[in-house]
Amino acid sequence: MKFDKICILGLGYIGLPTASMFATHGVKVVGVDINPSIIETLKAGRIHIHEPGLGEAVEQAVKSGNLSVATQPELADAFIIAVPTPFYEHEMGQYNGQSYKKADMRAVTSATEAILPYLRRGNLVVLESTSPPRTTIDLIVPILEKSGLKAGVDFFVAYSPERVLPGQILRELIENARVIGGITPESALAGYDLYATFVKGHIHKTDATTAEMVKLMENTYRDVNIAIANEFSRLAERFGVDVWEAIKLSSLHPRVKILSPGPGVGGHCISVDPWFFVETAPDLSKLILHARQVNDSQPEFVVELVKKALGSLSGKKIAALGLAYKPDVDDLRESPAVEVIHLLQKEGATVKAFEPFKPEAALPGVDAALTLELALKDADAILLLVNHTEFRQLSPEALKTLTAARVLIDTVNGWDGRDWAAAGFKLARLGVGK
Ligand code: SAJ
Repeated sequence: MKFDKICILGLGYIGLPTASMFATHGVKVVGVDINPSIIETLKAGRIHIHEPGLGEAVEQAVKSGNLSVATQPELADAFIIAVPTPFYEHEMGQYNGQSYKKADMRAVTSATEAILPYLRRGNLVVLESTSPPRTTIDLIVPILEKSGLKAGVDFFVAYSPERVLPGQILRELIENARVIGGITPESALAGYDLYATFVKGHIHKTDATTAEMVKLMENTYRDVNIAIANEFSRLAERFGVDVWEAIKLSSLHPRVKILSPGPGVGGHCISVDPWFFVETAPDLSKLILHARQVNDSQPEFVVELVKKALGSLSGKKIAALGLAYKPDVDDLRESPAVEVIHLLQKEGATVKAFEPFKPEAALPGVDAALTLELALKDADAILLLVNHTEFRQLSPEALKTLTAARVLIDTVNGWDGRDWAAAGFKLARLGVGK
């Protein structure tokens, strides 16, 4: 199948890079977002997210004359839905006395409804948003069939998960293997033809529900493995062991690769996707639920570590380094660093945070400083929450000139291996027992 023009609904971390890829590979793309300020920003030649190389990619796409942006879809050969699927903040599900989070599919539903007036015979509709199993068949198809056309007969429908790592999106979009799940083999084939426009990795065809499950399995696998690393950090503290050393040595085993403990699991993917299994099959997802609970409670473990280093937190001034959900990105969604700060404040501490990738970040209940110097001024202790390169590279001598604080708490193993004691600092590390 040939695609001359496509519409991409949702111009976020996935939709915008994907739109630029298609546009720079000769396809006319209409990027659609319901947020007028995103459209205005893009029209002015700027971008609203930080991702290495994305600014240049969008610029090239616009220059090619193939990328335009709008708040409404248009007639096209294919439609890609790449809108967020968060969970409901205040509405929990219950199963056997345990609470679980529920997917908020409203953005997917309204994006699909927005396509409806433009859907024509022969079109392809692809859902990319991470979704609970069976969403393509049970939610997308019934909406699209309100057009009077029959899915799989008059038009094609597929699910294709994005698997790119924030920070490396542009390279991974091209190079990663891709899975296309069709509601019929013809739909999978149409999806194959669409993504073959720019994907160099292998494109695997399967059915829609398998593709949905593949995506959830990947991120759930990672979440469960991070949970065990976090549990190891707690055990190591109990047994007087350095978890980082123990992980390094365990990972010498040819079949063992332990991930890193930290302040918790954030971002819009790994901390969210496992819930889609728990929500749809709570009776069968007990390990997955437990891993989520371990990772979600890791910020409390960090607060205990801070208390061990500082005693009572009442009236203590803490400089928190990093608000992003992981190193070297500006994304603050579901960030465990933010959760740690809220918990410290509940214990009576005054926290000044600094996020180098978004110094002007305005988050409810977070006092963010515009510079590192301002965050460190007057601090009693410094808490490293995100292993940004810029923080990792701080030397004891440099830090000494910026602050009178001499207590450091490292939750991400960023400051190991330097002689902090010689410079007069006391360093406490997550997962390191005395
Ligand atoms: N984290 C740890 N320890 C680790 C690794 C990560 O605590 O050893 C934490 C990070 O600090 C962060 C969270 O986990 O808070 C998630 O970070 P991540 O780098 O593991 O993953 P994401 O959310 O940035 O991207 C993931 C990727 N999925 C997998 O690696 C299986 C990516 O390929 C997906 O495309 C993306 O989710 C997504 O969009 O689903």
